[in-house]
Amino acid sequence: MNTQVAIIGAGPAGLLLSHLLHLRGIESVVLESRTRADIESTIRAGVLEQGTMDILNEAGVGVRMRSEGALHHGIELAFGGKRHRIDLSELTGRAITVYAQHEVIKDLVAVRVAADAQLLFEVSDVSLHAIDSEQPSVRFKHGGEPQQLKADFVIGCDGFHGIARATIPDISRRDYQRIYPFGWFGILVESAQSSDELIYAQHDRGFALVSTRSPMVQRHYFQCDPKDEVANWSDDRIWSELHTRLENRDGWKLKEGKIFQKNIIGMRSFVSTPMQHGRLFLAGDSAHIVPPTGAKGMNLAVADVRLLSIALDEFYKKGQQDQLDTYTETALKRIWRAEHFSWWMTSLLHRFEDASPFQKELQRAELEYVISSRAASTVLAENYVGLPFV
Ligand code: RFL
Ligand code: PHB
Repeated sequence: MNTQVAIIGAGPAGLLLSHLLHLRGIESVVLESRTRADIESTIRAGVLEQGTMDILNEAGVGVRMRSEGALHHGIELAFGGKRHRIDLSELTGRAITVYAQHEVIKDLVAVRVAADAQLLFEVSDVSLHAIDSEQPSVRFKHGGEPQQLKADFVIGCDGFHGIARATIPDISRRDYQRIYPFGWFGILVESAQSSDELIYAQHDRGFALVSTRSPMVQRHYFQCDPKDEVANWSDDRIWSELHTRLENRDGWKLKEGKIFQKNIIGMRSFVSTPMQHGRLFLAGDSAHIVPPTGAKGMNLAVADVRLLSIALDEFYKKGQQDQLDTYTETALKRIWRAEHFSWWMTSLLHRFEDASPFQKELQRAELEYVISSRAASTVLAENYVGLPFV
């Protein structure tokens, strides 16, 4: 099998890249280890930056997002017994949309399938070869049969646990990492919305977040021990923890409902550089991870593949590879900004077991500043809605 661009992974990065390349007349094959049903139902991100919405709209895959997603013009920060609104639109002229990642995945799979794309599910034993040469290849098994795919480029969109990053020799790679001493307990609930906007709460017992998926399905999180187990958390215990962390003196109440999914996720910041080795390029979680507090992970994946689609277009149309050569440098500017923002939001809102009384006062002073200074609110708002693309 031959193609122009071999893409490993059908997450938001891989699927969107394949679609953007198709719109520019560039052929690709996407190899995914899981089933279509699995990728279309895995619960992950919810917040799309304005720039992400623009890209999906321009690429013709924004129809359901526009009708079923919810446009949010603000978020709330809750601490010290009160809620404080950050007016994203007033401060930045931009907004965010809450639309589940697996719905974006469904929209992208549908548009690729409609274009008769080569999108192979349930592949196994994927390995990359000759990435230093002008004709790299990918070996894998599909339906039990060994296959080889030759391409001009291989793009690793295979997430944090994929194989692409590990193909770059250790000696050429530098990884930066911070693992946080807490995780998030996430639930999906059948209930009406408790709040029109997302609530990020800082509390002595730990962080909590009120988010949503649709008018009748809500998504909430609370900070927990990353080694804790879902089985330790009865529904009653979960609600009691969420009520304590979220409800304050203004009489607002979190609505309860049937909890139909529970999971615990770890939190890490991670960047691997460079994002290119020969004809292999990395995009999305395969190259970087942020803690979810800033809601940046999927948005960064989208920003990476936007750059790659432009650079590959320049290569095929003009025979120039300047933008491919500067991909790492250009992408990393946005990535490190988002890394900083995600780390800062995490530090601002979580309980750190080893925090001294001095550090706790600093955290409180920072929160007060963020809600009382227009300049500080704007810093949060412009990062949250997403900085413009360069
Ligand atoms: P993905 O989504 O992990 O997709 C990688 C795909 O590659 C496949 N794969 C392989 N395929 C073939 N061969 C192999 N050897 C393979 N190894 C792996 C996998 O099966 C998978 O289908 O990476 P991608 O495309 O880079 O997308 C990244 C995003 O998924 C991620 O950053 C976001 O989900 C992060 N995130 C959020 N991002 C936002 O922008 N806004 C949010 O509100 C937000 N909230 C979140 C989040 C992530 C969360 N979790 C669960 C970590 C909330 C949570 C709870
Ligand atoms: C979500 O709805 O899953 C969500 C929202 C905001 C975040 C992280 C996750 O910061």
